[in-house]
Amino acid sequence: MISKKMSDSLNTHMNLELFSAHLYLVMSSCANDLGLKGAANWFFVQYREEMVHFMKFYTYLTDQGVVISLPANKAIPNKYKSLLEMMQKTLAHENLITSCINNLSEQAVQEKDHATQIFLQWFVTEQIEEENNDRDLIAKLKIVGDNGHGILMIDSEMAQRTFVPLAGSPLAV
Ligand code: OFO
Repeated sequence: MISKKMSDSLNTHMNLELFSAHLYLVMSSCANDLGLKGAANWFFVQYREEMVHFMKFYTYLTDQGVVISLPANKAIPNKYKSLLEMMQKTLAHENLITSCINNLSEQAVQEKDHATQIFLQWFVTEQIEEENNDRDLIAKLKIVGDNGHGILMIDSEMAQRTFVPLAGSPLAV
């Protein structure tokens, strides 16, 4: 059993996860346009991970007997000057997601909704990893600055990222 207030909050966040997926898919395209195929790969993997996050919320809500709603998505930004700007926007977005997850967790605690607390724990941990990855890349990009060789080395590193489907994941796109 889940309260209407809790399911509305989770539905709102589910849509934010879908927005995250689309944000990173567009960033993948923008990185490709900058000639950075490795970064394009990194953002495409991020897009796939966000679709898994979206589906986790979808599955949880439908398993709880909730009919989801998908309001029209906001426009997705598609103008970036550099990979550093993209990564800084990525970290800012993930900071927002973290605070939303924390708010959802707080609501679940207040409602004594133990099932939702357990469901959200995976996301609490995931956000630490996501923010950490973004900070690492931002630090490296700041070190190399405008040095093209340095940026291409980071791009090569970003090309190595692979999508790892979660065990029992509802989605393996
Ligand atoms: Fe990037 O963690 Fe979901 O949104």
